[in-house]
Amino acid sequence: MDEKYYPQLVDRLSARGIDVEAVKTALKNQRIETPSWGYSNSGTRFKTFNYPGAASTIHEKLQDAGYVHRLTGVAPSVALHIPWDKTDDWVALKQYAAEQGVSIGAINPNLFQDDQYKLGSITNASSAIRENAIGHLVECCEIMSQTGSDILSLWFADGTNYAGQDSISRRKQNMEDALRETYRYLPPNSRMLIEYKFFEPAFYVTDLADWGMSYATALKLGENAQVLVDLGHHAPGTNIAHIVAFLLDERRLGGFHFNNRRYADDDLIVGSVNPQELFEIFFELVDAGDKSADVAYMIDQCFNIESKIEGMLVSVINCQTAYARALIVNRARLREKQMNGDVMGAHRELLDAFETDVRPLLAQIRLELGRDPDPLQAFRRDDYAQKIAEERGTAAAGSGGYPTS
Ligand code: PSV
Ligand code: MN
Repeated sequence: MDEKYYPQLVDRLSARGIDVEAVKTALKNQRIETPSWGYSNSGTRFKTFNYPGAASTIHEKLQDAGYVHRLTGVAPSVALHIPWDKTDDWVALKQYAAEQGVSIGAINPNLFQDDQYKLGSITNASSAIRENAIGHLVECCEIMSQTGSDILSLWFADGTNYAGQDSISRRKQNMEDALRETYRYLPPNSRMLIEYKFFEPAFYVTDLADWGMSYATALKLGENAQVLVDLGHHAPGTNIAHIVAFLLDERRLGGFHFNNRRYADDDLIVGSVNPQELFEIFFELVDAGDKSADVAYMIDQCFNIESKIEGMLVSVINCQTAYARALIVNRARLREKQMNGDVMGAHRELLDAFETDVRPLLAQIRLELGRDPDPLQAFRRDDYAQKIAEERGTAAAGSGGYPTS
């Protein structure tokens, strides 16, 4: 239905001085990476619900990711979590992914589910445990080489719960030493992205608590170390667009983990809680021009009560919507108003774009990409959900919030 209103929208945008063809090209080239773990059963610490047809093997996760890409046309890569997605033959897995129409994206080491890491992984007081953790990071660099991945995506659950529990500065130095060692193993032309989180699972100190700590660490390592911004990892009220603009200007914004938070690290669908925040972030990305060229756009979400594929489709669509709105800001006029100190005039320029219904534009680019104009309706019409439910059944999920496979 949306495509019907496309000519009217083109007229409105053209009258506002927007080059609609350039906007369409940018939208067609948008890329959003989906996470393997978003296709499998997940939950909270209270309960993991088993969803009919939810993927439990990496092959099933890649099938689902391939399907999401077939419907959207903009999600051609999949992030893996190791060891959840571990296999004996990475070359065969890469080939299998290609057969599903996707490639292997970021490799995420897991240093938070092993008993030995109770008091930390690469920051642990024990050098033997630190070495085991570094061994896993190096193993992940090798997996990158075999799968063609160019991103090592790092998040550490390391931290302390009580004042005095451990030396904060010694932990910081251990972290730097371990990352310096890991950096040497990065495959050529690849990057290490360093994620931060201000709380959870540690509550007194998280060893990398905010973007400043990730940034300072990245600066020490080299230009292939950059910061990863997970939208769910900030204190309430934090202006994430500001962080994004600052890191972009420093050329140290490596990528995103998209999701939305209301109370904590809720992992809700990106754009479902605060679409204006997502728009402001995309505006900074567009405004940064070349400086945002290498930014990796990755979803980091688990769908606990909704259909995993629908959740993923809505997430991708919300990212498209925010990007489309950011692209239709008249930046020349905005700059003029900024230079004239026209506070409300400049603000209105942004709001005009944010308040525009871009659905006809997105429907049109999907048609031009040979896709259905409405991926969600296409999914609901299709028998894919029924097929995977029949073929895969309902896989038993483990307890706890994270996938067990
Ligand atoms: C931690 O909360 C995190 O954001 C990290 O990126 C992990 O890899 C991911 O969630 C696991 O779902
Ligand atoms: Mn994350």
